[in-house]
Amino acid sequence: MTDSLPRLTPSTRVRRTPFSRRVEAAGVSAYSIYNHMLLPTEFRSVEDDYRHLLSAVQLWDVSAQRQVEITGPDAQKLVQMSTPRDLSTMADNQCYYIPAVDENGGLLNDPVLVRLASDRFRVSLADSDLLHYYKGLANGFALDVDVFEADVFPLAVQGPLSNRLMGRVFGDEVTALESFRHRSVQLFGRATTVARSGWSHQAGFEIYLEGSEHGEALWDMLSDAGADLDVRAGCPNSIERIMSGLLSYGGDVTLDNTPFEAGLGRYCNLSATLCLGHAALAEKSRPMRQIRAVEIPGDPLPAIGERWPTAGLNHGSAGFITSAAWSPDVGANVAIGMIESAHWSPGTELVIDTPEGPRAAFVRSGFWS
Ligand code: THG
Repeated sequence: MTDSLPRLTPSTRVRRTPFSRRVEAAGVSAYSIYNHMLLPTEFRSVEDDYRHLLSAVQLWDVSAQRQVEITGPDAQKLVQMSTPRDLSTMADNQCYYIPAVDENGGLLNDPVLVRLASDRFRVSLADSDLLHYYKGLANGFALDVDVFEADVFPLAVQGPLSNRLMGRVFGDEVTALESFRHRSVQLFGRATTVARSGWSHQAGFEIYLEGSEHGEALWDMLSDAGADLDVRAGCPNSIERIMSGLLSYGGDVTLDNTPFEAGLGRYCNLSATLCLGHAALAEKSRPMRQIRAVEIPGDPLPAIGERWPTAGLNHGSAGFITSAAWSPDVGANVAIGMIESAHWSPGTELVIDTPEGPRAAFVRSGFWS
């Protein structure tokens, strides 16, 4: 069914990355488009890639996590206008996962914020054009900042053997990093940020490559150093990220959702007026629908291409499924849904309207890992 899908037309609007040639040499079999750029989604098979990610180490071309740099005296003020997460105690070696919201408290993006200095931040974007929003705020409020897309491309090193590989290449200072901390290393003569982070719950790092011209050299350096560790090209894996409960902006959550509906209430500080969406968020802090882990027993379902309507046993709408994948470890389809409050308690039975007909499912108390 899906193997006869049309090709994607090449275009200069769809940007390649500094690693694309290596990714293609490694046999990438599917791409997604993310921030107008190629994002690999599959190499051997999603299931084969998943098993390897859980047992070895992979290089992920996540250049599509585009880097918006904000510098200048008002840099922190500008970022704070966009997020309810309190940035006042953020240190120069920290990364923060931040909900970015508009004046209605709607989610604009869910980036990773990297603080390089008190007047220098990078916003590592999920899939939406937040650069334009920051430029608009900077101009509209006459802020003293520069806002631009940096010539910086993240490469993630993920999997249980990532520590050994990164230790060989960058030394103990890097492997000693705690989660969501970063430090600077010298790479190709440039100060380069390396963080302990990444879009999986496996151990891992992200290298923020400075200068697209060094992409293949960095890729080769890591491939050579990890040859005996079975290092392979990989990519964000739908099975792993659903089981870990990592949200995909534009799919699981959109501008139509608040951070509370997204399950990101822990990142919303409502005790101070921090962002433009403050008043709206204060009114919307008790959502009527929210992201839930949903398990769909039975045979593997096809890849999800549009939301699957979801009902309660009384046939009333219970929301919709936004992501799903077959997990060989669970022996069922694992899924993420936006589920209405009447149906969201653990164990609640649901009926999902899948492309293969109705399927029984249930709400779990949490994600799998
Ligand atoms: N790394 C970087 N940039 C990114 C992503 C990334 N930009 C796009 C996308 N991923 C943003 N979305 C997420 C979603 C979840 C997490 C990170 C980025 C994440 N969440 C942890 C969790 O839910 O377990 C907790 C984060 C925390 O401790 O605050 O890691 O992956 N550079």
